[in-house]
Amino acid sequence: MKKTKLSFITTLYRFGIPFETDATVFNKKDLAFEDCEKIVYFTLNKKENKTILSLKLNTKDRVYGLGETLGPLNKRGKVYRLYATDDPVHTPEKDSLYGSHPFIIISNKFGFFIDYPGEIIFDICYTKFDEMKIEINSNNFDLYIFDTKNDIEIIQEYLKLTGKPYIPPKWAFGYQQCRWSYPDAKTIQEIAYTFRGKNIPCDAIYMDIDYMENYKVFTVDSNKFPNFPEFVSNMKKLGFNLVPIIDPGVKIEDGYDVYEEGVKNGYFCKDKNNEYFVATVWPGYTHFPDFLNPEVREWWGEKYKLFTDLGITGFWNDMNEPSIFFVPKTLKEYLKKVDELKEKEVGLEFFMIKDEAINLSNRREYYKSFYHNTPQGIYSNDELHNLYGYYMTKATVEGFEKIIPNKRYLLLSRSSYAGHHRIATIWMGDNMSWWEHMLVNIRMLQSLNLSGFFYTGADIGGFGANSSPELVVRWMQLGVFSPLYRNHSALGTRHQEPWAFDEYIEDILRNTIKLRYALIPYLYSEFFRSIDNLTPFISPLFLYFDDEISKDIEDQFMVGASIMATPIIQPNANGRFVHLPENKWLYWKASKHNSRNIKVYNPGEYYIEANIDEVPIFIRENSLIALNEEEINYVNEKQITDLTVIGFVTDSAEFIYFEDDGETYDFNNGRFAKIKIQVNKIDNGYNYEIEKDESEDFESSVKRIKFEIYDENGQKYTEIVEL
Ligand code: MIG
Repeated sequence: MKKTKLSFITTLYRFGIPFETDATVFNKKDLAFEDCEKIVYFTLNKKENKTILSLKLNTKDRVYGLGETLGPLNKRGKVYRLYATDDPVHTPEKDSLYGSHPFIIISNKFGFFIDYPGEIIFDICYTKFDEMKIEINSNNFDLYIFDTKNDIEIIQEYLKLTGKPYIPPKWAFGYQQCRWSYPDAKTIQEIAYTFRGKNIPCDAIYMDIDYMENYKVFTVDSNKFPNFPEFVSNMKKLGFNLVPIIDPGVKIEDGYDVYEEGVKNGYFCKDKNNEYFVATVWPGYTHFPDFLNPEVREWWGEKYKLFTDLGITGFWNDMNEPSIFFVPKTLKEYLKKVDELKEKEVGLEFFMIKDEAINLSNRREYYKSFYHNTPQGIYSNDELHNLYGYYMTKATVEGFEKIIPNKRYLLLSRSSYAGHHRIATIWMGDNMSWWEHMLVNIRMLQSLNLSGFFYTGADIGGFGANSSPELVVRWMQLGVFSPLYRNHSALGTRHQEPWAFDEYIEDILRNTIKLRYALIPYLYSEFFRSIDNLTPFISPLFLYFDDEISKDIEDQFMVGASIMATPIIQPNANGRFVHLPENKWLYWKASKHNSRNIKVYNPGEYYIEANIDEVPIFIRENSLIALNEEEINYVNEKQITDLTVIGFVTDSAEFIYFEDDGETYDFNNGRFAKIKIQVNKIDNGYNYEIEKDESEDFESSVKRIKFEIYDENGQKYTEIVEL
């Protein structure tokens, strides 16, 4: 074992000869290592092909991180197995989901990141109350220790190491409608017209697997889409972005170009006999592209041209754990067993064959049986298992750099590894329309943000199972604060578009979505500020407040620096208990984006009311939020000329409004505008200071700011300032 200091805070410990992942961005050449025997904080126990790190914790130590995992926000009390798995039933006892983000914060002590792409098992105070035990399935890996007691600094060091979070186009902050599936042009058009006809804003409609011809990736079924280019351009004219799904499994079929090119060039993963590995997914028998090979990525990345040439810039890469329904051999064995039971009276065997069918999917042995041909040598998928989704996404992004240079894209992947947040993002996979999963959504939003995924979200309304109208309303209200605001539901489940229930619910959902659109100036500005500062956009309270209660809270969170969300996640509730830390808060019970129902609260514990049609929003003392109150159908419909600034100011408050073209990276070259807005309390009212910071070739479109400032008594002061 050897170590080297990378910064004042960060030390890298290297075990053996690790596979070099893409997780970190610093220059790894010429590192000057020194040999070492011990690691700070940890006890080390090396076994054959396994390493165990353990660490004693105090009763009150809090443990955060691990990105996309189930369980509490404070990760104590559970086992987490980082081994990408397609499991659509996220019940509390499950230990694996789709991604691997082995980054941990021991609050007020230190942090660490284990850069190892195979299986890691974190037993966090589960087996023993005071011990964290980490089992790494290898003797070759990198361990980074961030030695600071400051939690924010730990996150910043992690992000300096792994890169700044990805920035989607501005339209991705709008509302997005998905379902498995809107299968054809006619259905999608109908959905689009319904949004516009019903005056419900929306920016994107997703295309799930049924748009393809027999689930063949990079095809569009011409029966379902007789004139795809015209259809796409009509959708664009209406202000809709289409977001097609892309699956990695390539159907084995003669004459199918993607298959033939892959076979001819040796682009697919092989088994130990040097034959192409066969897995069954949606299209039937498929091969998996070997994304760890740069040549394969180059080939794959350019395939997106089919869509980007038509102006499509949104995609979701699904099934890239990679998910395997079964392989031909295991299915045959299984069917043989079933066959043998044919003539028998079946009792107990029923349960065996039932479970066995489920266990045909995603077996570890499958992942051990195919290989990646990487520039660093040949590795089994099992050894690098958690990298497949990342490298599929890297293929996509490397393609985009060529085919849509300087264009921002919305790119969701289901599977991911540490560092993925730098090039794209993820959605949280197949949740259910369960009230319990709203809490899971909230916890994961925070955990993922701590791990660099600032822009992310769950399937709003829940994917599997049937939703109730109230559940969809409360989840859509929570979604107002979710960076990715996408309603999605599974095949065969109840529809959950805003109009899927009755008119009363439709009205509430219309108002809810409009509230989201009104908040976009605040959300977008704060998102950019979070990226500049490398601090989570969606943040647990403990990063902002020092009091003991805030540390225990997981169902309230900060959105940017000025809003605290306290979503209602209990059925039949007309309010909830909240903790209001440190300062006074302005409670805005928002039933509409342009109607205020305002009350001032002192710090403390309260039951606050919020009826089914009201979204609770808390504005922090001495802060401002900026809204666009003009109604729009989609983000880029009109330029924002009028801002409404709501403030709760007992002394002074500042907000920096950010504006750019919303679709390129030109902001990196100074093409953006910032408006610094400051409000100061004076003897009998307020004074307003506005400072514009524009570059020569980018001018802000804002012409007017309407202030609505509340003092400590909830007394309102208004003012209009022309720019
Ligand atoms: O095995 O494409 O997580 O969002 O709708 C299911 C169909 C495959 C899983 C994704 C889900 C998507 C679904 N996919």
